[in-house]
Amino acid sequence: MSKTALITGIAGQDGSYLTELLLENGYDVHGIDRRSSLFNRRRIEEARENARRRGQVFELYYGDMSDSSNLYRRIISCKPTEIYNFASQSHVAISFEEPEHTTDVNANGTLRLLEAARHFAADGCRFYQASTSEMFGDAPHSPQTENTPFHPRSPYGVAKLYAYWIVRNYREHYGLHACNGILYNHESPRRGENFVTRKITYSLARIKKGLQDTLMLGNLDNRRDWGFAGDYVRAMWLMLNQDAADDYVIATGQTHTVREFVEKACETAGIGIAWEGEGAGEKGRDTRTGKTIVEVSKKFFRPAEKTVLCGDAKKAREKLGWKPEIDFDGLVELMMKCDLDSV
Ligand code: NAP
Ligand code: F7E
Repeated sequence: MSKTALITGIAGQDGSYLTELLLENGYDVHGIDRRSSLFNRRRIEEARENARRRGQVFELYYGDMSDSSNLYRRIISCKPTEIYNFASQSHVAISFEEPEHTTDVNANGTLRLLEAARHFAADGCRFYQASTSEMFGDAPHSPQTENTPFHPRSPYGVAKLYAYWIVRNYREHYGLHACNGILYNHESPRRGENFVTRKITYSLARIKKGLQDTLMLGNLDNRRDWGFAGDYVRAMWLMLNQDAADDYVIATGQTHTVREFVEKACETAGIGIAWEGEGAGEKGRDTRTGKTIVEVSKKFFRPAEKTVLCGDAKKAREKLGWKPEIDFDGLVELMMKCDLDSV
């Protein structure tokens, strides 16, 4: 039987990598993308062109997670065998500015999609939910596993926790093959420019080319478990290809600070950086020109994080045979080089 995937949030970072993986594996791909005043499908343009040349099915539709009838129509028309739910207001800091919107899209949107899938998807349709390490928040220990208690600390994390539980309920109550991938931060040259990794590589490329003076950042000593998005979409696909649905932590198990990310990106770009001062007064100077290229701004500070979010992906390694291929240094180099080439 031919496999048909429906991806919400297809034009985002993960949507674009998963689209490529599924097309390479012979899937028909259908994607939901919300309307914006400017065209924003650049991450999937190449995949679309390749699919067209190979004569593969790759269809895009406008739709929004707040619009149930749209989700129903899409599922009725394309009868997916796999659904990947990526659409989300995905910025943690912005979720404090837009808590109600974030909840409607990330929590209620997931419920709307599950209901549409339950009634109208192909028999045996499988469902992937983009869950997140942000559900752990103030976790009681580190690293976290699938059994670590949740304690989200943002409207984003709380909304995603509702989605996690409603997905589990549809699995346990209706027998839907539905999985939660509890993913830690994953990045790539396609990452949005207001997440810290891409903000750093994009700004340093612009600074290097004389197009920008300084990069403003928040807490330099915050740590994240950063992996490569291309590796992480492979884990999602593996989850939906298991006989039994389950939930999995996907992570590298290693953390680095924002400061280390800046230092590695500078090294790749051939910029020498020296730190001076501390807290909000800290600055990074270009050792060659003496100019300040990094400044700390209260605007980007977040409340101190008590527990380091670091994932233990033992279950995914053992049950899915998954492991990341690109490490921290490889990831920073990839992102920095792409931005140097494209800026
Ligand atoms: P992303 O680049 O922000 O992509 C999210 C996509 O959802 C975008 O295409 C966005 O469209 C779309 N979207 C937003 N609101 C929508 C709405 N109301 N209706 C329909 N589409 C909407 O995020 P990502 O990095 O690919 O992440 C994919 C998923 O994994 C998200 O659910 C995210 O929360 C989750 N996640 C990500 C990470 C990570 O580190 N990347 C970790 C754990 C979980 P616009 O471009 O128009 O905003
Ligand atoms: O922040 C610190 C900030 O916004 C990472 C999303 O994909 O991963 C992502 O959420 C860290 C935080 O990602 C700046 O305080 C310092 O400690 O890149 P971020 P995030 O909040 O971890 C999770 C797993 C998701 O699920 C989300 O969808 O970097 N930081 N200075 C900064 N962060 C930003 N954005 N900007 C700064 O200037």
